[in-house]
Amino acid sequence: MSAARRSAPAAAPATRPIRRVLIANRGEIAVRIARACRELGIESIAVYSDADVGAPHVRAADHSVHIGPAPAAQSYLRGDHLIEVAKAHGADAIHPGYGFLSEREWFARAVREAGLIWIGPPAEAIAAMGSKTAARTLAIAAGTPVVPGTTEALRDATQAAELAAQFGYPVLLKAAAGGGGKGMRVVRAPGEIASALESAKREAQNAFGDDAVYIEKYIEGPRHVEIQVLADAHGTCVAVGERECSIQRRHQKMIEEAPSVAVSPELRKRMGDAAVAAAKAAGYVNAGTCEFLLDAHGDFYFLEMNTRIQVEHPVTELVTGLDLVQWQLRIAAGEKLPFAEAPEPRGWAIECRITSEDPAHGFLPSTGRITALHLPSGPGIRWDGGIEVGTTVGLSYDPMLAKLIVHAPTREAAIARMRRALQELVIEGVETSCEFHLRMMDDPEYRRSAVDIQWLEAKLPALLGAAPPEETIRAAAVGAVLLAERDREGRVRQVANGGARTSLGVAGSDAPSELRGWARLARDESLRRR
Ligand code: MV4
Repeated sequence: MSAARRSAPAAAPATRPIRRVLIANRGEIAVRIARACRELGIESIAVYSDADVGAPHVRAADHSVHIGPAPAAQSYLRGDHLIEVAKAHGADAIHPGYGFLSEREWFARAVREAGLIWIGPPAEAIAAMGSKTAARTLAIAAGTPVVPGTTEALRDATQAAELAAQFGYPVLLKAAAGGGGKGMRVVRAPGEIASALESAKREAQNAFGDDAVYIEKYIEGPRHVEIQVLADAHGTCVAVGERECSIQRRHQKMIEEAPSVAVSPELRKRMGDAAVAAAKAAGYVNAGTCEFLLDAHGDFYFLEMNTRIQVEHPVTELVTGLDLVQWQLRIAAGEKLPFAEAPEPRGWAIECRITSEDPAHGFLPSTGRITALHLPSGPGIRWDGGIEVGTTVGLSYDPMLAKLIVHAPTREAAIARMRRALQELVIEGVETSCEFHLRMMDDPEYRRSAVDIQWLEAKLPALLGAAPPEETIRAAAVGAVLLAERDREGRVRQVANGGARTSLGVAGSDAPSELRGWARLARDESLRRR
């Protein structure tokens, strides 16, 4: 009716300022994004489910909107609803974080079609890299090395056996729609291939609704090294260095580092060029990561590209001085990258993922209410967290509570610093991976970085079976002292009894006498202060 009303501009909103961002995520990454927005003078809107009322990410943002019940399918995964919320509350952009909707092509497209800025790569690049066979085809065209194998789905077991004979055993069957190891089967002999193909197809169908499976030569005992890429909308694409991610369990990374001991400046350049070539072939814009396997001979192979900001991005930030989340926002607003090459990494950064999983019981998820929290601080420490005292940890979402990240001049100093930081850290109320990380920092093989992607799972029984080192027991008690000094009211008894408890059951009445001595000291000290 009114001539003054105009429909939204049809052109892609590629170069316009961002004033208000809806953060379509929760936990530590939502806090991280809110911080980046704040520093850039951009307003942020948090969204939260019933399980996240009053959560840290809600208070980290300028505004907040309730979006539904706890299950993600009824809250953080309701893309159409999130777009409605963004429009209704005056957001001009959406940041998806990682997980949830971050790599859903349809959501990236829907955000764009709603006239909002998508803080991530084009929907087309997400789609191209989402299919592992399409990603291989792109990488091959770009001259990026890939593992010997096919780019087309296997027709049947006969064809699989022919190809396996050609590449040589062992081979790996992989789901074309895959990722995260689902639908993967190692085949070591011709007699196993028919049944492996059948079960890989069945698993792929169940997990992805697509039973296409292809074949690769199986690389034994490689490292997982990934390259962080930043690409702007003006044709500049830069590799900003590698992350070493071999310390993983069941496809969940536990510890990440930058740089990697296995990457020389010369290899860094070659892997960086290979990553940039693959990204450019996909028409990539924004922050992304190319995953590679690096074998013992120093040969590397492109696996896949992650089209999102990753959990482990802080280690790259610490050794490059770049703020990757700020760059995501600036690139999405149309800014040009002011550099064509990244500097060599400065110092060493390590990240430990602090999860609510009990290492003493097979990393079983642990739930409860955070009753006490003492965060490490001092030189070279960074805490990216999404918890506080009072936070209820349930089973609706990922068990990662926070990331503890350190930076130091050398790898040795970074390990010493992480050890010190883990000793200061106290989390009460749920079991956490903290004790596991402490043991890792003392492990001789980890300290030499004599690891590959299979190392941790083989190592775990020995790592968790042995009694905790004396130093760890003392550390737990020191944590209790620090906590007692911080919290003088009401929590004294709890600190004395529980502050030194660790996930491996060091605690309580069967605690070594030295530990109980420290805990008593902590209690007496805080009583004296009252
Ligand atoms: C491989 C491989 C060995 N050879 N491909 C795991 C999930 C998916 N991203 C690809 N993965 C692998 N592909 C060939 N040809 C070993 C793995 C692999 C792995 C890769 C990276 C990090 C952890 C891993 C754990 C197990 C297997």
